[in-house]
Amino acid sequence: SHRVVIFSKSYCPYCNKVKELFRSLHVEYYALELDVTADGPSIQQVLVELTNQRTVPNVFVSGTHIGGCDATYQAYQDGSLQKLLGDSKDAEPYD
Ligand code: GSH
Repeated sequence: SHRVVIFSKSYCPYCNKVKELFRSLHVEYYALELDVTADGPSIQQVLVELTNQRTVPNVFVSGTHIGGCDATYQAYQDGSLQKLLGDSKDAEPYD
């Protein structure tokens, strides 16, 4: 299952950087690549409605909104990202 969902664009350097963080932590993620998906613009509008942000990357962990690349690295540095990842480890109903 994927506890981490990333709204992304394939060419975006900040998206690549945030994906690299999750790869380094050996955490799987599901990336919605808005620039290569036919309904990408609609999905970006959903992102705005959910978060009031339209930039990519935008990261959710188990439904909790983290934010963009800077916010995700900040959450990693202050430990809140690991806490969210750890808390959700036991609850993976979608496998
Ligand atoms: N400081 C932001 C972060 O940490 O995530 C930078 C994100 C950013 O600037 N993303 C650009 C973006 O989303 C793409 S590289 N631009 C608006 C758009 O693509 O609609």
